[in-house]
Amino acid sequence: MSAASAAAMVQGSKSKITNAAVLTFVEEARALFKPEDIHWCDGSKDEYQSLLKLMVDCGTAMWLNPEKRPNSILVRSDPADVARVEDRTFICSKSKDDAGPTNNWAEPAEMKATMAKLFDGAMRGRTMYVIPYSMGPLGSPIAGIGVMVSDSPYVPASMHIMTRVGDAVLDVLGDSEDFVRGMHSIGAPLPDPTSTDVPWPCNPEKYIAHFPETREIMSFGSGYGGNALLGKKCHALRIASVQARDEGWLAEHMLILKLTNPEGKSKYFAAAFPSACGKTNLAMLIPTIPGWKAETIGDDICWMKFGPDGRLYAINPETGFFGVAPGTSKSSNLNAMKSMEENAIFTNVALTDDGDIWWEEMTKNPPTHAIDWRRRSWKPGCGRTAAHPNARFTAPAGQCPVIAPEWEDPKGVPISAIIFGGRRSTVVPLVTQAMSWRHGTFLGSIMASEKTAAAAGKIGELRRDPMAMLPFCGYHMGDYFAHWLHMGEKGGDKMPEIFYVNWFRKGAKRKFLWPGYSENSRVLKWIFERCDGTVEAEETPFGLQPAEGTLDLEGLDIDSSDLAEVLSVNLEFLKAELPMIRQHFETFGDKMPKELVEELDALEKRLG
Ligand code: OXD
Ligand code: MN
Repeated sequence: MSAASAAAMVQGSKSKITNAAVLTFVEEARALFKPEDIHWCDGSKDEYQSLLKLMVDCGTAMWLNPEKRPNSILVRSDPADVARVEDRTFICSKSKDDAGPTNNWAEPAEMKATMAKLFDGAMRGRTMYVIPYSMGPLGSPIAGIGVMVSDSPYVPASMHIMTRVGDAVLDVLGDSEDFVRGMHSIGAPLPDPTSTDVPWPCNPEKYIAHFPETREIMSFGSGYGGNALLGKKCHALRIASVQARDEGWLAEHMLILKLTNPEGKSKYFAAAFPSACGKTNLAMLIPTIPGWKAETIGDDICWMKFGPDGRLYAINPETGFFGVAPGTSKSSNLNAMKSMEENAIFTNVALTDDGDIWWEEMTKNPPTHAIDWRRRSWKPGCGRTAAHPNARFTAPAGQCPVIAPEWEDPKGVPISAIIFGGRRSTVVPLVTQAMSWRHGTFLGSIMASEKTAAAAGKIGELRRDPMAMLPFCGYHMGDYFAHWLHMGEKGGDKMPEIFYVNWFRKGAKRKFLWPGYSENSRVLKWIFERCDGTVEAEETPFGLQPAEGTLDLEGLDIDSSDLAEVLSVNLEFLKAELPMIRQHFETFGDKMPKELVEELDALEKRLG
């Protein structure tokens, strides 16, 4: 179809849209999905409000008590649609080898044929929302644009919080064809628009398919989080990681934090942790050391490109937080709690009798009664959790009290340090500095995390999650490691320093050795000062560690033997882990860069 006739089919009131590629894409989607009508998202506040109202009118959402939680809604999903579905997530590169051993692969033409069948008529009786969005500040040289369609109002409403949406994005796109195309359907057509609907329509069959070569995403069956808000994990990590490889930059699963010392000097750090290791908490931490200030740039995703001075500059491609609610409280993350005081969307949390929200550990004492996320009456001690463990808050980043003023600077912020971490009850010390970019890449490549329930010291229960990208790297991880090494060669001595941290080390009594949370600012201070070269480090077989007296412990009540233990590498356990690391590397076959195998050999040698 010509662009002119595509325009006639899909434009409706949007007669000013002239981008032929966008119009052709939307017409293709219309012809396939056969929606009742089309809504082009303009990104306005009025639009956001009408989406919330629509969800309330349809029974998908309810207003929370406006005196407790102004302009906020509670959404309860289908119990079968509560999280990202990694086993239904596919990387459909032309060659299976490009997807690598850590991704599900499907041949692109076959997957497109499967999706075409599922998509055919999937939006009957529903509205198709067209959502132009920008990952990153509008017009930033680091940002990227996407256009997605969806038949769930929860998607454009959430995208309003999580990304920049609407007309302004199309203005920046102009006539360019350079945008990621996303098609999303919950897969629950209605006989006609007036048919009765369920509160959270979805489909038991789910597919989250990525086509990295053609920069396309097709998602079917789920309306939840990363399965449906295609800008987040699908675009900003899986597709963007491939773009980043092709174009020489980095798209990473990292928070971005600004740290300022008492003299007013600031540095920016990016940090990668697997899911459920407290990334959002670290991104918003309140330092305990006098005079030091931490501010947030982002809590989940970081895109970094070389700036004119040869340094890596980072943006947060998002504009909101989609955080795990359970465990978040005024004591674990006061700034997150403040970010969601109004204008927030809550999903699968509990409803209190006074019309507010609650989840496990949100308050010291639970409410005496609530409605759980499955709409059942709930009382403490009833044997069920009130919120789903993956319940979420969606809140505008601009509402975070410690958002850095430059968080939307189109040129990004220069990164001084990259921090890797995981949940390790044994072996890994509190903080280690890599000896070089190559050694740091090695440390990132062997990153691992334990489930909280895992018995201390049971190394068999570790999940290797290199750079916290295991579920999010859109190509072969061996090639991804090689890309990291190339970036290091390109950036030379302007590259950030790399550190490896572990807040979760446990002692003999299975008790955490380090208090964590705000006290982690002590480690951040050491990292800051290492970047400046103002404190000494000691060489160990694992890397560089704080020399005696360089970690600021003033005012911290910590047992000296706990401190000694948390700061030390357990060499014997580390040695015992080497065969597992070698096995991990072997899974990447001949794509495993020899430089990282050499790093492993060198570590083995140092361990003697
Ligand atoms: C997330 C995740 O939702 O990493 O951010 O799982
Ligand atoms: Mn994440």
